[in-house]
Amino acid sequence: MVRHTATSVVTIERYIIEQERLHPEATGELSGILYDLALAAKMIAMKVRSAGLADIIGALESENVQGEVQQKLDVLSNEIIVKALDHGGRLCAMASEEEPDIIQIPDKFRCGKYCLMFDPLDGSSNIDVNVPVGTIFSVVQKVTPGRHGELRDFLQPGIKQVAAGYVIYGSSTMLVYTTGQGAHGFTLDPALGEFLLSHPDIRIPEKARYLSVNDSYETMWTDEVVELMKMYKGQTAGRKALNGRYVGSLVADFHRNLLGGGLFAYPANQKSPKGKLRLLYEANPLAFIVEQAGGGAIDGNKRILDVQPTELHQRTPLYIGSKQEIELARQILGAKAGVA
Ligand code: FDP
Repeated sequence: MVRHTATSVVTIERYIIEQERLHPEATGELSGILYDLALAAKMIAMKVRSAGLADIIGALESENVQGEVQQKLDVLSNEIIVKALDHGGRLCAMASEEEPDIIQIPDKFRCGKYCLMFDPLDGSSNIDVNVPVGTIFSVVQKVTPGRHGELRDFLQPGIKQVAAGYVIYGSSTMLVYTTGQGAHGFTLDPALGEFLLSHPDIRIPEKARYLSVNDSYETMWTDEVVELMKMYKGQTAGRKALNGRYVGSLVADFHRNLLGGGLFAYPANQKSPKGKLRLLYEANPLAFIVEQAGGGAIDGNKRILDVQPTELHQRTPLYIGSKQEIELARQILGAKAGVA
């Protein structure tokens, strides 16, 4: 594995090239998508950093397809990603959490064999209060014939992902990605303007330290979910309490748990009977990463990566993180899937 030395650094570009060399059959198209995403991430990081100064925070009048108030930075981030990726000739279509339908590649550009799904700015209700937000992405190969991407190309189970990752815009900007050979993290060096390898081959601790869940929904959970949370909180005999940490920004909660060991849960509840988080834009990519790091992700009884999507904006309950805590969730929730 390439490493930094006193006189040379490992940029994300160099790392991706090194990884690509392990696959003589690779065409470089996937690497191109990752470079373009890294560029988009730098542009979004810049906007997020200057948000307070530039007075671009605030809700637009429009609401996004999930019925949430859309922040201006969501719109900007969405546009940045679309424009960074629509002309490279590597994608046949995109789908964004912010747009109701598939985004087609304009006719003036070539189409490629990959589909990109993304949540341009996750945790956007936190932007106004200076709490970390993130971008999440997932790449699958086109399965339909023809030039343009179709709905069926996007409705593939997470196990079919060829790449996935996220960017966290926090005290520093970090990009974590996987192409199925481990999960690797890069930190943006603002002076160089480059993502530098900082966390090669991330391994999530098998045992959790943290529990991230929004307890205010407790009265809307099923009995099984309530019982499971009591166990995590050490309220049943023989179990030590996990430490509670909930930012309410999925990428931030996930990232802390990935590095420090933890369990993030967003169970179904009476208000969100299918859960709140999106299978294609949030659960699948993070599940791919956590599994590559040695952890797990389930919807209550099923492995997230095995769920067959039926809709672009499908929601799912999510339990994701350290292996031991996921096993416990699987045992306690069993066949009931934690659905209220
Ligand atoms: P947000 O609504 O701010 O965009 O997916 C959306 C998300 O944030 C996640 O980032 C976060 O984990 C979750 O929703 C928070 O939801 P609750 O406020 O219901 O806890």
